[in-house]
Amino acid sequence: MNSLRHFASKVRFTPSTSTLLNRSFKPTTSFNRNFSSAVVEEDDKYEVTNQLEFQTLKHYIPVYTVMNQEGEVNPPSADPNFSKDEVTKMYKMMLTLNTMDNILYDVQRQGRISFYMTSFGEEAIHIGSAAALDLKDTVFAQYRESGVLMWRGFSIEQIVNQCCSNEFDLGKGRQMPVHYGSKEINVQTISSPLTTQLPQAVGAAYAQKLMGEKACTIVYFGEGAASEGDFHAAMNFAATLQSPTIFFCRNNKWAISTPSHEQYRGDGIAGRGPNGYGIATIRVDGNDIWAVYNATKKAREMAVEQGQPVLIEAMTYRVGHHSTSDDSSRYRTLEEINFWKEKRNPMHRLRQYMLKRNWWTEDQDKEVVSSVRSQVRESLMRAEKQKKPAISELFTDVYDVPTKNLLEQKAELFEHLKLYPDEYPIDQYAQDK
Ligand SMILES: Cc1ncc(C[n+]2csc(CCOP(=O)(O)OP(=O)(O)O)c2C)c(N)n1
Repeated sequence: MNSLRHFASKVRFTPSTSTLLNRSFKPTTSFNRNFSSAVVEEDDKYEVTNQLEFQTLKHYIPVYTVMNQEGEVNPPSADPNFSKDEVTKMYKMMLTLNTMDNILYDVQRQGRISFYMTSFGEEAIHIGSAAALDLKDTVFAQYRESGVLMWRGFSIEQIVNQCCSNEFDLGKGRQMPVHYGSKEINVQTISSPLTTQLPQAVGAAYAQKLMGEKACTIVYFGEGAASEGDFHAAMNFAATLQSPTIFFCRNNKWAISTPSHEQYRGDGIAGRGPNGYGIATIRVDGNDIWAVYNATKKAREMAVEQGQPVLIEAMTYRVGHHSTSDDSSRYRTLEEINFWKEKRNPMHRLRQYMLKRNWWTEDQDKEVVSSVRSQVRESLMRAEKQKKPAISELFTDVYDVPTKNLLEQKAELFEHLKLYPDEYPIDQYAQDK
């Protein structure tokens, strides 16, 4: 809540050190420069002082927000002014994600899929940021960003096939549910070990820059993931190489059962950007879709036009449990959850915006929910009837040309299956290629 106290309404990135260095700095103290050490004289970006003082945190980066819970935008110029159709598409996508999550969560509870993660409360982050990007921009996600994929065209059918690990799962059944990936929509496959996606994204963005592409790479991660060493390595590489990477942190206040105040002692994740790494940074209200959109759009422009990394910290709240393996009632109160669900709901905010313009009615909510429910249920019925990926797929995709020992293992496996056909449910797998 403290962090939401500071509001700003102009998209202003806290300048990176490199921007600051371009300005000439003059010492502000009256200290005689002749007394300064050789190290300081050579490095004239530093002021000198004769005050023995350890610096402490004095300034918190404000939260950029432009739309309140009633759907009012202030200042009006901060409204991106999308058409009725465009806003309707955004809102429907948020509602679709929310409805689908509700069903798939229950489906896991029924034992029909092995695992699931919901995005409740973070819908504005997904749609607001995804809408500001181009399909040419590469996405590296953590796992709680299904809406970003959906915005790019990943269908409910594809989501359900992945969760069921059937033969139509693009990941060929090799990953846990929600670890999506698709070449077609330029989203790299999600991997479970936290933060590995950050250095990878910096490399991908740098490659885009070297190849002269008018594109960037966005990488999503949680504030918990930002405690990994890979976060720091990635930020420093991006800064020193000037890799056009958008670091998008979803600070949803919880990393499973660890609250964010146990995760860091400084000014959150945003505080690390400008002084820590020389990366231009903004902190936004993650439950305000227009704030998220404006910030990401500006960040993209800075990354693509100026070829530099940018950091966005979106303040939000993880309304659901961490995953189906978690019970958050063990470590947080229902009151806290309900506050965010009811008083800070990102979908409610956009709905109010639409109701004010007579672009939406409460009845339409019911229609969307009912239609999405049928789509998910039908997709699930189809997906469950499909075969599992072909057994031979176990041996593909690591090497361009399979190695000798892999071919031997494959031959051995098929010989074994032939010898014991009744011991394995071979008919449940797709035909071998
Ligand atoms: C390297 C590594 N350590 C621990 C885990 C276990 N783990 C999975 S998710 C998670 C919490 C991550 O929290 P955060 O980054 O804040 O994202 P959120 O789940 O809140 O969206 C942890 C500790 C992991 N997957 N990888």
